[in-house]
Formats: sequence, structure tokens, C-alpha cells
Amino acid sequence: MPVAWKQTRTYQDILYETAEGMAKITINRPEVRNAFRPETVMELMDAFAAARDDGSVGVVILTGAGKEAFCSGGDQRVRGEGGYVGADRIPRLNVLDLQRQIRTLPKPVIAMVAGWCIGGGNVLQLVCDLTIAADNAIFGQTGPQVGSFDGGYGAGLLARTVGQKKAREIWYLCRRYTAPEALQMGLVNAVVPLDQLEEETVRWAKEILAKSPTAIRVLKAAFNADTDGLAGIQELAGNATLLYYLTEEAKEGRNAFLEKRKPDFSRFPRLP
Ligand code: S0N
Repeated sequence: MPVAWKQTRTYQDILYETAEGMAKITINRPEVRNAFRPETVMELMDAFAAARDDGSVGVVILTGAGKEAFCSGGDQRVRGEGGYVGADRIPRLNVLDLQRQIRTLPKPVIAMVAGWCIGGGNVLQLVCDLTIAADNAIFGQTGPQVGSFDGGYGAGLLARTVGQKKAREIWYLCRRYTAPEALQMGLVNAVVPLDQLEEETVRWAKEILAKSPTAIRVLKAAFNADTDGLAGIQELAGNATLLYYLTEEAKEGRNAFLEKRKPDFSRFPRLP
């Protein structure tokens, strides 16, 4: 049965739909192969924040409208000096904020990729937890060809994902890679016929939804901690704090303060 998506928030450049424990966020600018402008990124950040706060959402799917493209990166028509320029005339590289938001979202994000997945679009799928690609998907970086580069996750996480040599090839030569090639290099998790893309992505999402949300949450933070330095450790440690807050031991500390008495931690075990 196809998912009966319900549009639960309204935006200009993106779509936000929810159903059955999933949120689907769609970049909706097919006329420019779903390139993002500053406003697109602002809307995406708002949508991801909504998905984070919605307790009924356990998995987020990020995709692009139509069959032609997942995302072709930054909208080159509004690339000014010092960044991409929106209606407020402020030059921004706010997709970097979005990348971090996807990484730190305490729920898995699955990129559902059909067609072009290029430049900043490829970095967006890279920072997602998992990627399901249609057999028409094409991946690549264009930075050195169009006068830009992403030296953050776009370089470092790519190298951790596909290996140093391959990552350097991808950036230095700006070649394009088919979905099977992307699968072979570990850039995506699965390749399926285009007409089965959403069905397969939803199948993966539902498999995750059947698992322990806390275990998945901490695992995501643990994978991030390996690559994200102190920010990654902060995220992982935040989960430890969250779990600690739920214990009687932590509540004793809070209660003692509120009751203006000394805390009594003597009944709590010091486990080996
Ligand atoms: C995607 C491509 C390969 C599709 O080719 P195809 O199918 O032949 O279609 P086209 O006719 O080329 O395109 C259809 C229409 O869409 C427009 N269009 C496509 N991509 C863009 C885009 N990125 N920006 C604006 N318009 C786009 C075409 O112009 C065409 O419109 P019309 O019909 O009116 O002519 C092919 O289109 C392609 O190669 N696109 C460009 C890909 C690219 O180079 N993207 C930018 C890469 N850079 C980034 O993404 C930067 C990301 C970023 O913000 C950043 C982040 C961190 C640090 C640094 C940066 C940074 O600035 O680099």
C-alpha cells in the first residue's frame, strides 16, 4: 500500500509531509533541478526542527521533487560575493548549518535520491544517515569546475565514507558516477528501479521504526562522535545526560536542591 502522506506544514520551496511515523521533506524546485537558495535552506531547517520536535516522527526522508534530480546544489543564479544571496540581500552559506542539523538530528535521516545528486546536493545526501538511490541517480561534485568547494563534511566525511583516494578523485576530477558505481564505493546503501524508490525507502524507514528509538538515537550520536570531534562527543554525552535525568539517582540531586537538604546518594550502586 502506498503511504498516504499528509501535508502538515506549508512552505514555498519545499514540501513537508508526515505519515506512519515518518516525515518526508521534499526540495520542490524542479525547474532548477532542485537547487537550493538561502530561503530553501531556511525552510529546510524549519522543517527539520519540526520533525525533531514531533514525537510521532521516528525517521525523516529527504528527497527532491520529480525524477530528474535530488538536488543540484547551491542556486548559481543567486551566488553573490561571500555567499548565496536571498531576498534579504545577506550573503549566506547556510547549507552548512543545515548539514550540521541533519547530522545532529536525533532521528535517522534517509536520503531518497532520483536523478542528479550534484555539488551541495551530493553533500546533503552524504550527511544523511542512509541513502537509497534510484537506478537513474547520478552523483558528483562540481566545485573546482564552478569555482567553489566544500572542505567540511563535503571533503572529510566523503573521505571517511568512500576512502581518501576516491574522495580526492571525486573532487579533483569532477566526474559523474552512476548509482551502481556509488553503491560500489559505499556512497549509497541500495539501488532500486526508479518506480520502486519510495516503496523501498519506506521499507527501510519502517524497519528502523520497529527498533528501539533510544538505541537508534545513541547509535547515531556514536557514529557522529567518531567523526565530529568535540561537537560529536557533546552530542553523545548529551544522550548520556538525557538518560541520567531519567534515573532516581539524578532526581535525588535535583530534589535535594529543591528541598534545601543534602543529597543522599548512598542507596545508588557503584556498578563495576
Ligand atoms: C544538475 C545538472 C547536471 C543537470 O543537467 P541537465 O539535466 O542537462 O539540466 P540543465 O539544463 O543543465 O538544468 C535545467 C535547468 O536547471 C538549472 N540549474 C541546474 N542546476 C542549477 C544550479 N545549481 N543553480 C541554478 N540553476 C541550476 C539550469 O540552469 C537549467 O535552467 P534553464 O533551463 O533556465 O537554463 C546541471 O544542471 C548542472 O551541472 N548544474 C550545476 C551543478 C552545480 O555546479 N551546482 C553547484 C555546486 N556548488 C554547490 O552546490 C555549492 C554548495 C554550497 O553552498 C557550499 C557549501 C559549503 C561550502 C561551499 C559552498 C560553495 O559555495 O561551494
